[in-house]
Amino acid sequence: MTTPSRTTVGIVGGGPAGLLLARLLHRAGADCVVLEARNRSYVEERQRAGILEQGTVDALRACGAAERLDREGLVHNGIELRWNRRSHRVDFPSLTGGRRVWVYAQTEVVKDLIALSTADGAPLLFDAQVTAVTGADTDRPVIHYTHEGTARTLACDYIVGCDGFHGVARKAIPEGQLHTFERVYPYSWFGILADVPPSCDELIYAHSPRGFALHSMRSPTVSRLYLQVPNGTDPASWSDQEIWDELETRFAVDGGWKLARGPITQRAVLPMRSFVTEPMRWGRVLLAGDAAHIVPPTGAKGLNLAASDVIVLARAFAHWTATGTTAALDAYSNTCLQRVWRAQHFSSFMTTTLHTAPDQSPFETRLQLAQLDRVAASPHAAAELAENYVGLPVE
Ligand code: RFL
Ligand code: PHB
Repeated sequence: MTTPSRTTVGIVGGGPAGLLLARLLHRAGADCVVLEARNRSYVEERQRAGILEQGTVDALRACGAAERLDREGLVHNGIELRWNRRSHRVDFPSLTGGRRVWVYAQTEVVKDLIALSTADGAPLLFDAQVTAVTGADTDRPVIHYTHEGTARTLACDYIVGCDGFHGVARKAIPEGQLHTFERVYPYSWFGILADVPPSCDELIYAHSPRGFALHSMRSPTVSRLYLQVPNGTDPASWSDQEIWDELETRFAVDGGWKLARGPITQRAVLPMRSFVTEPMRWGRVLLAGDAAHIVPPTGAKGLNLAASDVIVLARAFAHWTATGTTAALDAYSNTCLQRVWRAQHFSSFMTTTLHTAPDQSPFETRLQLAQLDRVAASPHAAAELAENYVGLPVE
């Protein structure tokens, strides 16, 4: 592929945020280029999120990227909560006016968007490591990057940083103007993929005296499970048998329920943090997705927040193209931050209600159990959880 030196919207990062933004802009006739540091197979295989909100699915459908999702995605109408050896199902459609979620892995969303981009989409360069973004406060900001060993530049009207938490685009915002908010959690998730049919039809979020556990899935034959573990845990230090035994103990309920075991094909330990950057725009540089905010995965919000950012952004660019005014681009940061803080609150609520902190007192444990009892007893409390889980409509 020839390397362009000029574009309207330069996109740093080809994860879900960058790829979906490029697809939305390309469909609207806007000129854009995506620069991705890694190679294609690395980006396509990176194990991450599994849950898509209705708004994310609607956006993928609207830009022609949901053909396989509609065939292979699993529609989920609820989740199960477990605590004190009992369980309670939260039914989404009846509590949210018909909304639901889809189980369809982030890896598959990324593969679908890359395939579309390669077939007829905006230019997407792999192995293109962005080293700096300059000129945010000028009319012609520039992306500096290295591609196949050669240093290059891409001059843009606007630059969107979709380069994740460790990216470089955020550095384009002057230090004195950037405000960050952060919480690091005193536990991590030990995630496994296993070649075994899921032992449940819907996801199970379990509070237990030994810590949190989550049963998710990738397909009718592949299970995805997580265990709360201490920070710094070495994933190689657990045998397969220890992992399955611990999962079984944490999911245990009265009345009997069997966890099916199978070969573990992948394992990784993931630290958890909440993080927000304000503002999400400085001059002609805008941030989207994990570049601007991180949530702990307990609420399944990260990928969906990345999607809602770029949906808002694509509309703002369309408004700019149609009218020549920057009002919607100017409002981008405030519009997104409202949703971001709502999702931060929910993700933090789910995390702190379901996990057991290393120094947690019996009093705090009783508060967690009282909260879970409340969700089971009150349709209002259950609706609050369900509305947040399925995602609020994108403005
Ligand atoms: P990404 O996916 O990190 O993509 C950023 C891309 O930018 C590239 N990059 C650069 N490219 C060029 N030059 C540079 N200097 C660059 N620096 C970085 C990177 O290579 C990469 O390709 O961010 P994006 O697009 O904002 O997407 C965010 C999501 O990936 C993330 O929020 C979710 O995975 C979070 N998450 C979940 N979200 C959900 O909505 N539902 C879930 O069920 C869910 N489960 C999860 C999760 C995240 C997890 N982990 C691993 C933290 C489960 C887990 C275990
Ligand atoms: C996943 O399937 O990876 C998953 C599902 C729900 C979450 C987090 C991760 O809350």
